[in-house]
Amino acid sequence: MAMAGLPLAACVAFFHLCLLLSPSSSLRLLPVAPDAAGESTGRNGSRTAYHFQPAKNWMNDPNGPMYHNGLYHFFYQYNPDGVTWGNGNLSWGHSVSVDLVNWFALDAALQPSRSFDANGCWSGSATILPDGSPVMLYTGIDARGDQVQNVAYPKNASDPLLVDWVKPEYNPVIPVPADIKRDDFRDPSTAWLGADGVWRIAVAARVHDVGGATLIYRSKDFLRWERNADPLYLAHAAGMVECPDLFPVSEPGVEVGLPASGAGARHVLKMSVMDTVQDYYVVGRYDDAADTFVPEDDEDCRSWRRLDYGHVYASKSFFDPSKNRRVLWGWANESDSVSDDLVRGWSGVQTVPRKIWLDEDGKQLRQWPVEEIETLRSKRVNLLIPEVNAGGVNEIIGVMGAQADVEVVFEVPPLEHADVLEPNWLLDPQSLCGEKGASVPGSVGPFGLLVMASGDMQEHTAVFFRVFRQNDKYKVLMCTDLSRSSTRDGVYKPPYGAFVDMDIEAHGGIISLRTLVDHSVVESFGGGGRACITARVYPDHVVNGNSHLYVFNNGTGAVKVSSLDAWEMATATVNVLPDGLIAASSVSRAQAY
Ligand code: DQQ
Repeated sequence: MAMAGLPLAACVAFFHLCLLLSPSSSLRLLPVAPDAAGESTGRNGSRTAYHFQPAKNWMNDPNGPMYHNGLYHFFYQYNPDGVTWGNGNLSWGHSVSVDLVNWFALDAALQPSRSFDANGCWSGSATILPDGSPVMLYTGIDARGDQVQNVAYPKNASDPLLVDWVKPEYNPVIPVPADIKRDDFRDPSTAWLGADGVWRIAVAARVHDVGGATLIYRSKDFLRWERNADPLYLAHAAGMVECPDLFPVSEPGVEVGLPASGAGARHVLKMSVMDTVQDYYVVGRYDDAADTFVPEDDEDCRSWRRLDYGHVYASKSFFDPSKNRRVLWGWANESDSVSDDLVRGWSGVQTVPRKIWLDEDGKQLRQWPVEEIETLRSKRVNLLIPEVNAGGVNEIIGVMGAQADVEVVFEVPPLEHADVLEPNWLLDPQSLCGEKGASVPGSVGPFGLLVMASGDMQEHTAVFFRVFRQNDKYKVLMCTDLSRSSTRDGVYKPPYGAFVDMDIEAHGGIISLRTLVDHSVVESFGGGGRACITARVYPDHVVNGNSHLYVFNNGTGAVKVSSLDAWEMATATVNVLPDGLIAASSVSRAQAY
């Protein structure tokens, strides 16, 4: 066919066609059978338009994201047989993309098939070897039910799609150690090279009721692994931890990422804590000779910062050499009921891919949707609302409210009038957001956005700030209040909250909010990405009506709106093509048409 020899630029434009025609590819298009997909391809309900999700079934953790030979690969925990977690048959779903926005589904990369993963292929990570080829490390649940660490290699590393993965006979490469319980040992990280030329990985474990640990294993060949005597980090206060990540960051304020070795650089240690189902991180110093990590903050991981103060877990990042950046995803689970999942035919989405870097303060990460997301921005509304008075609500008219990207910059009223912060409020911003919701007036705030709002306002999700005074300083609270997000029963509708770690006075009283609205996702970035809150919402009104967007202020002082831009977002191709077809791989090219 004429397009088989297309240059790369044209392939980018006609990406799915190129995939169809690539000699090594085996992609075909399958019509979605109504019984198999049901509402899953519909755009009216809660299915997202530009967040990553498979065409159907259950998805949880992001696994092994990487950039290889011009393509992004994204793998994920997937149950090919249903909409629940699927203990026993968890596989690695696999999709590829040229732009981190449009994704094309391939066959599952790893499925339970051997004694060392007979009961499930659980989470793991990709490492790009010095010759440019990738290797996967993943947790297998073996025939006895033990958690073991396995490797897998592409059958043909020059296949751009990396369709086939080989699990060597010698697996597992790391059996469960004698001092760890068989079901407390999992989630190998991306490997990094020490100055001694030896690879290291982190593996999560619970050490004999001492606490959650990040164990370090070393290897020269990815086959023989030796455990360091001391864990990299031991969380006495936490139970089991999951999905650890250790990665270097550039100097404060520098937005470029560093590849996995990054010797001498500041590092971030990230852990998912099972007790709280939350992802925490801390900046610290990693010494690659001693394999030690010293957090620059509190020792107790539960008081570390959170990557997302909403409904996100098991996040994973990778270094993207094509743009010198580190990119992070996190799993945003459904928060209605399993019976709703069954009706939808799917469960689980990922956050948008986020670029992450170290803030100028050297302590916190900043996160921002990757720039490619902006290619979906279509209709733009640029509102000139000089200010929103006390009790004011202004509608943002002209964009589809259920599929939007809103960026607004506020200038707060004089800070000396701010309400006084009670010290114990600092410990629990989430409760404070519940106590002081969007309808509770204050001095400086609440002000922000009302999204996914029904015409009668019976349903709406409020994303807002409130500024408090503490001695001579000011604290910015950011909330996403779901209490009115849906009139449906059986939906989890908590308040989410975080303090935005910024000196608002030094910023001239300016604070920004960016909110991505995508049907059932409200993903917000406060203070230039210093605090992120992702929420899942299930408003009833979207099935038959439009969603509205508003900017509001319920504080007594008028809030200036320095700028307000809203874009309607186009629907990306995310494993479901716009014409109602799903992309799936086939066993042979002969079947392509
Ligand atoms: N999910 C995986 C585990 C991981 C957990 C299993 C975190 O490997 O510890 O689906 O959500």
